[in-house]
Amino acid sequence: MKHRTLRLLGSLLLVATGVSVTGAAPAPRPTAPTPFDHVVPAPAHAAPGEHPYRITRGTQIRVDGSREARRVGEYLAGLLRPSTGYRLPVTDRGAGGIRLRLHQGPFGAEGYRLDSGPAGVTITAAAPAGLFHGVQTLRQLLPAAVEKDSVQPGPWLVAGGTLQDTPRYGWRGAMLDVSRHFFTVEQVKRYIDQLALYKINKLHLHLSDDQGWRIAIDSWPRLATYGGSTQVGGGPGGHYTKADYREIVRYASSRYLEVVPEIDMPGHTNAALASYADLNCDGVAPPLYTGTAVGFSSLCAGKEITYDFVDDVIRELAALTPGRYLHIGGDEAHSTSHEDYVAFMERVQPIVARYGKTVVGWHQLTGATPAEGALAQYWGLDGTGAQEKERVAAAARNGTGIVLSPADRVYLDMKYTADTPLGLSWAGLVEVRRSYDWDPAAYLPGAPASAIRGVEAPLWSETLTRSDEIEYMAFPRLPGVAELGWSPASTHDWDAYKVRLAAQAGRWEALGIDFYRSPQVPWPTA
Ligand code: TNX
Repeated sequence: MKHRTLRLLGSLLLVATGVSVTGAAPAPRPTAPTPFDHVVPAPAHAAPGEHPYRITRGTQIRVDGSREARRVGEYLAGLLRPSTGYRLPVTDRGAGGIRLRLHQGPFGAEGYRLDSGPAGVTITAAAPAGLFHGVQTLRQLLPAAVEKDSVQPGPWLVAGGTLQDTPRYGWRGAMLDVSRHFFTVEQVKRYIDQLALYKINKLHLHLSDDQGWRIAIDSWPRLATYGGSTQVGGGPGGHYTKADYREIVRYASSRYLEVVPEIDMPGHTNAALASYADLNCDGVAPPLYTGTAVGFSSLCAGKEITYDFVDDVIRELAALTPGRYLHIGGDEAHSTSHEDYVAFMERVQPIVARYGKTVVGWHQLTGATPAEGALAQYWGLDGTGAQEKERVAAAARNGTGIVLSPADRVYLDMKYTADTPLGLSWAGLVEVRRSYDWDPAAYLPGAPASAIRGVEAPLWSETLTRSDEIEYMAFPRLPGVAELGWSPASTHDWDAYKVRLAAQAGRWEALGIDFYRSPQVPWPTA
């Protein structure tokens, strides 16, 4: 009942504020604060109060003594200063204002509480990630114009009340394929910022494939210099130096995302095979590849040098990666016999463990024996055969964790409609409702709910070269996947969600994020 009133109030306020997304006429300034039920992902509990807080010229951002809280405070100040034009000093003194407080409580590793009223806004969390996610909520409670990089008129009201919020799943991922087309560090950072706004906490980087090897490995230098020298369509490609990669990891961690690097093996390895003839069973290096076929390449499972290679690559990559996970691919190994595939995975998984990391693999890994503690990333379709689904479910019953990336739901490279100018359609057309409207807990028959670790939205880049193209495919589907990962199942409701989603449009415009104006979503009009 409360929820419905809140929702109705939200819609009325949206109409009243007359948010313009056409850019035609200047919108009237919002006079009422953004209601709690416009936040994406939907918060777990929302109790609206009577009176808002107003950010003014005199507002301070108050942090406790910890370095992490200060860091989140500086991040918040960096978001708010350009558009408000206020100084917003970050300080550990005074009273009122915006307070970020680390304090033991029932928040978990990523949750927070946000209390807002005329005297101030307080975000409380047990860990810095919770403060950061609370800041993303605060950001969404402010008018879209707060995202602009020039001074805007305000007023800067934050609705009054209390939100208590913890995520449903610990794995809320996004994958970017930097192999089929290479993306620069700056482009990856831009995507990271967009992911952070929706509380995504894993950035899975698909660093190698047939068309390009994108990470410098000192012991096998030709992987990057030669194997990374082209891409789909034959462009110049590129690769990350170790310093580049460290910078991505650092930036991601400043937004509380953990980088999960992937080296796809034993298939999807033409770039490596082209760089070192010895890695091929016949000792002959194939040419570099710039097409988009899959399933034609394989490391040589029977050669000892293959495992020296894998050991070196994993050792160097693990040393660069502070996160817990290392993704070893394992999909579409159509040129590897089943026997070789199983033997390869038997040898490679312990190497990952030896360098202190946990194995993640595409769900074909369940066709071998997943290592203890491994995660399998499921990328089948609604229509995938019962036998294949059961194999994954059986692994889940055996302790393998599952990350759900059903291709006909959350593959961000699938076209929305037949007319979408970018993307592929092998898994079908995926409109916004389809990508949102499913339940991760119920998705895989026979898999225990406790095995489902979360969701991830992969973005394959066969057809994508620019940031605006990444954005057009990710928005507006990505926020829906983020909500599936974060929000309690009880909040799941397409009719409410689509209104919440529509309310994000002004923010995307202010941020310069290109997006698909799906006819399924009631976008605001001038
Ligand atoms: C399947 S999904 C692939 C990728 C392609 C993608 C295109 C998966 C694990 N493999 O190699 O890029 O489809 O949508």
